[in-house]
Amino acid sequence: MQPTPIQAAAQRLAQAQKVAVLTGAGISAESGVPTFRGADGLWEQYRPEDLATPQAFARDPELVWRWYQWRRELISRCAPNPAHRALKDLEYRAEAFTLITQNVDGLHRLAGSRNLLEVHGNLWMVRCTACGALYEERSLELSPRPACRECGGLLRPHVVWFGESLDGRILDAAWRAAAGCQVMLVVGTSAVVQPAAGLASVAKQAGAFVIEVNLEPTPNSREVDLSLMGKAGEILPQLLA
Ligand code: BV8
Repeated sequence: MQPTPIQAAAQRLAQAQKVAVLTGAGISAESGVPTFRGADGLWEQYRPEDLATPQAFARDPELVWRWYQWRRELISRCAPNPAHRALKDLEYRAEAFTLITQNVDGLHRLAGSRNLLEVHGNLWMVRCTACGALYEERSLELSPRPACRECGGLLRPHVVWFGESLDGRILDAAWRAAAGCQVMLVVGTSAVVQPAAGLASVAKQAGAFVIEVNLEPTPNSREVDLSLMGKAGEILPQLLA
């Protein structure tokens, strides 16, 4: 009897010693965190150019900070879902496991994932634009121009905006994990944002078996070995069964 696609994917993961995972906003959708480009996507209400760029922040830091405070407040009420928890469990099964996330919501860390690369940063971390101080700041009562606790300079969210380069060390670690894995799982990303989306091709070209989990096809779909259509919160637990 032919294994179903989900059974085939589960077998591949069970046999793999080296696993890399790339996640996007879709893995947090079932936790109640709006995605970026879906029907109720975050961006639908705003233009990315208006908010997630250094130019926007320079032009109107209060507008950008109000948007981030709205997201922080929303995300503070969201919990990891079965997809986040399945990846935490998968980490303990694989010999070498790296979770690469584009998400800035912190839900993978909350779910207990350890070997985690947050390639676009984390919105619970703030960075001083004057002295560079970097620290966790979970207050939901920040002023629209929050001041650095060290020097009083203007803080910004410690996230990577469009037109900003990713942290070279983090990107290098992500690239090495993708190039060195036997199986890559790509979950809940529209695969339009580079360089993160390109990590699936890095894995494929290095010989990995690539499995995609999404509600719909993406630019990665024609290149992956298995495309599992459905909700991450329903599919991922089945991949560990
Ligand atoms: C860079 C942090 C070098 C902030 C984010 C012109 C000028 C400048 C740059 C560019 C340019 N043209 C292209 C670029 C490169 C640009 C880019 O890729 N642009 C795209 C839009 C074309 N990239 C950059 O700028 C990057 N830096 O290249 O540096 C450089 C330097 C100078 C000049 C040029 C280049 C930096 C990119 C990082 C941007 N920061 N976030 C914040 O979040 O506040 S990106 C943002 O999009 C999030 O991080 C998000 O994760 C990411 C990707 O989106 P997805 O995660 O995929 O989410 P999305 O909503 O799109 O999709 C959700 C998916 O889930 C869907 O497929 C849906 O079907 C699925 N889904 C939904 N529900 C479920 C589900 N799947 C399963 N189960 C479900 N339940």
